[in-house]
Amino acid sequence: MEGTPGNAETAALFERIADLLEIRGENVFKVNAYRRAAENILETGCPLAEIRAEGTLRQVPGVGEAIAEKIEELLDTGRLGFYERLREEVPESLLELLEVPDIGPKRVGLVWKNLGVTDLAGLSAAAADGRLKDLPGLGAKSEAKIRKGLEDLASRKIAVRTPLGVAWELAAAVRESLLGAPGVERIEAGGSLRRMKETVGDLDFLTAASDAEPVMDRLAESPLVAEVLLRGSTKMSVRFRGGMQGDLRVVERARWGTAWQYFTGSQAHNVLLRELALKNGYSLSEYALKRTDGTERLCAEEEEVYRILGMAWIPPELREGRGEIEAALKGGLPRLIELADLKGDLQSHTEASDGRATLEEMAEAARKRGLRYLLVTDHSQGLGIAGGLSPEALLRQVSRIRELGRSFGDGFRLLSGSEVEVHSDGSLDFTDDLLKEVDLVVAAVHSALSGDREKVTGRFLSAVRHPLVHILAHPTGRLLTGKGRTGADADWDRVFSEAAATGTALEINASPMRLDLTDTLARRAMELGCLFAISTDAHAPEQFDFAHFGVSVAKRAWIPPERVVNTWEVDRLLKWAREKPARVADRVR
Ligand code: DGT
Ligand code: CA
Ligand code: CA
Ligand code: ZN
Repeated sequence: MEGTPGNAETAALFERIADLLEIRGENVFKVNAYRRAAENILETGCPLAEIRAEGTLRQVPGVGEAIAEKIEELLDTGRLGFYERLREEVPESLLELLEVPDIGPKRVGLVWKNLGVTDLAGLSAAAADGRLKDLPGLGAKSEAKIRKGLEDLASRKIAVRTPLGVAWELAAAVRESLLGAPGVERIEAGGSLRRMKETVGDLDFLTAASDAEPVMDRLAESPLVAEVLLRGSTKMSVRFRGGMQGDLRVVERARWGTAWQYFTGSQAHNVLLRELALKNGYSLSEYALKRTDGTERLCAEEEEVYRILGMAWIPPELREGRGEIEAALKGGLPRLIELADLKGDLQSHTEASDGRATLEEMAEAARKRGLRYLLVTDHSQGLGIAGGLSPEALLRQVSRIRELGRSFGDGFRLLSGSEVEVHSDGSLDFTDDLLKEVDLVVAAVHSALSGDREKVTGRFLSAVRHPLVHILAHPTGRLLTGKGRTGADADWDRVFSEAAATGTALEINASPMRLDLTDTLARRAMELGCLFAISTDAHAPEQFDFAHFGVSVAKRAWIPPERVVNTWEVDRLLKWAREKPARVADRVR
């Protein structure tokens, strides 16, 4: 299976194909078929190889015969002939143009066919010469906007970055394929991926090996790699098939510690650490800690680097130059949450709304993963597109949950819940009487997130203050995939303060499409005293595996386990939920 693309990578490839087809001028149905397939492949938690083995590939929504055949080719050969032919016809460098604001595939096609532009440099030249304004559908105003967009892009105000979930899958596949190369002792990713940043610029691999050539050969020949950009004696840069770039460094095992520390970054963290080293009479580099007399102190492990500089090892998620070095020097690093601290999951969906599996399958999957409880939160009626439950359907589900729950015994509790819509006036989609029937209520704003700031803030405040709402789902509503969606603009300090005062938990949605709250907002909420719920929002059994992404966001926000309500035992959790009305009453008084 070496080199076989995962779901995220396949989805990214189909997005790329859709863009190339649209640039070529292909009809909208064909283009959208690829986009829809990409979206559904991403939503499917189950690896495509497994779906295919079960013989149900053609049952995945959006996957018709033509696309199924392409997936099979990818799975069998790691390549796709259709894509390779398409790339010969439509220069791939045109995809760079899509990063420019105000430019979509249609306009890219226009400048390519009419002006022969094939890359950013060509577009810049055409914009500078005033050749864009005469094209059909453009004009002086559009040209000026595009010129401004190009400037922003050049000054890197807009960076081309890949969502962590996509980069993660690619990195795992690359690591796997390099591990077996002769002489490789160790291989790990560093950079922003290791720090679990929500988006990743490029991948950074570090290898300890007796000989650099075999591992570099292996990477050069990998079906995951589209092009070798640069190759030296211990360094290499490549472009992967999905468009991401990656660096590989080969070092001696004895220097692994300083090298891995250096390539993990962040740059801000490294600068501060180097200053500290200087104060201690060392110059710190990727190769060693060097004393002023020129002698080297080699560090085979990262722990030694930090220990010599007088502190404990700092978890990569904290290495952003946001006070972690001072904290470590004082012995005051926070006790961070770990995946094993999570005792339950507080957002999940079944086929009753938009999930892919039955209640039984979801419960069994959660139990098998060692969770002690699962909250089932199908959507409420107002979210029509997600097959929201009617009040009657919710009541039926509650009694099914009670019945099924009994079969699990004491080790696992199945809890009833709802992901209830918050209407634009701040009211909830279900009556209080109905919501009293479930164990916990998760409130979600799914629509009109981009509205007026005051109004949006008011909506969140109403949800948080509601006596029966326990958790605010994916608060900002941002999406990281495809063209993405920026999160709601609200007065978050006010929302967080109210959440803290009413003991309402803020969700850290672990789905790699969301990672919402973001790390920085979660840290602010942490400072304001909030509680959190780290939830996978699983729509299929495999998606319970997303939990670690949410844990990483919490780590990056310096959140300790006791602040996360799903680290609590179920009895404490339910007591906290039952006391919400009293907390709200106290707040109002
Ligand atoms: P990215 O790729 O933009 O998501 O972010 P990083 O953090 O992975 O950055 P990258 O790939 O440019 O470099 C990997 C690490 O190497 C970076 O986090 C720190 C280290 N590094 C690279 N260039 C410099 C530099 O000029 N100064 C210092 N102090 N460290 C650097
Ligand atoms: Ca990087
Ligand atoms: Ca890099
Ligand atoms: Zn939702």
